[in-house]
Amino acid sequence: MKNNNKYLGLVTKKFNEFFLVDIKNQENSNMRFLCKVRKSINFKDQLIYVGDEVVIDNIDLKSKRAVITSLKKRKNLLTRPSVANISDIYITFSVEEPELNFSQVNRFLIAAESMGVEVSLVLTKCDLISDKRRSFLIDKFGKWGYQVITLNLQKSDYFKNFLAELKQKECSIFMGPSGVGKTTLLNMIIPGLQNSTAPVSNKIKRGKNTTRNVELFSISNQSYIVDTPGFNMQNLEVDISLLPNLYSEIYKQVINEGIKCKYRNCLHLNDEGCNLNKSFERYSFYKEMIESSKSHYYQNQED
Ligand SMILES: Nc1nc2c(ncn2[C@@H]2O[C@H](COP(=O)(O)OP(=O)(O)OP(=O)(O)O)[C@@H](O)[C@H]2O)c(=O)[nH]1
Ligand SMILES: [Mg+2]
Ligand SMILES: [Zn+2]
Repeated sequence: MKNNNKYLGLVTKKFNEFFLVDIKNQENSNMRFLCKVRKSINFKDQLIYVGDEVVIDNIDLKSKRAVITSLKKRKNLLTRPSVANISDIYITFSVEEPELNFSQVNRFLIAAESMGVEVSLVLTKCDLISDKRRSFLIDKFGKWGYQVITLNLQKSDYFKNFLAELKQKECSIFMGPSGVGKTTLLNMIIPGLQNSTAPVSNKIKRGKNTTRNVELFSISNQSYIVDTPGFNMQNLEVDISLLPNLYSEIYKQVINEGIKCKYRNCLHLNDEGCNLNKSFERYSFYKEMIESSKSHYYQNQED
């Protein structure tokens, strides 16, 4: 029962040379096909990633197989993990277990900002801290330029607002270290999903890298969400000259207040004629980031 019509589909999972591709049927529910790329097709060495839109052909409704015949132009590509066409990044950290590391939060936020999409910060496991500590964190990240979403498994009202927000977005992704509760959240968002989660290790309070693959899930007709494997971010590979634009405390001074430094490409370190007000909390992280990217940059030049 082959059908030679072409359909536009969305890659939801990838393993070896296989792809799971969803297409919408007339009732607007998803039909899922196991696909390979047509042999004669060469995508000019472009790989296909989760989140990509592809055209599928040779559809076999019985065996749920089809072949991918072309790849649509993508809006963006996140590199770690590789996911295409993201609209919103939710940087996800737990307030405890594993313990909140502000420098890691900052690295994740800045890496996400460099993608040029909407970035939000989610704090999980707020049942493990006092209201006072929670307010402190909301205030702190507010100064960083983020209105944080604080969640905990016990309070479903916080969660309901968050879910309503996700349903307004096209394709959101949860990113953060292992064990912070990304998959737990996804299981709450999609009742019946029951993807594997695991308690953080008792001794070192670290996650166990439970999720191994990037996978995209449909949460409503127009909305998708991506669960990713947790990791810690070491080197940040962002062009130094872009860094000032990724910190709201800096670009607000430049854009809203119109501050001007002597040199147009001022990195706001000890540069002569720098007029940036540096009395904001993340300045030390910013400085560190510029300095480590500089040494990274020169190291690569020497190689
Ligand atoms: N106390 C508390 N524990 C939570 C909460 N959310 C998640 N957890 C627990 O945190 C542990 C880790 O959750 P996972 O969902 O597996 O974490 P993950 O971020 O998906 O981890 P990786 O897949 O390894 O990246 C599980 O034991 C969850 O039950 C919460 O709000 N409060
Ligand atoms: Mg997980
Ligand atoms: Zn400056």
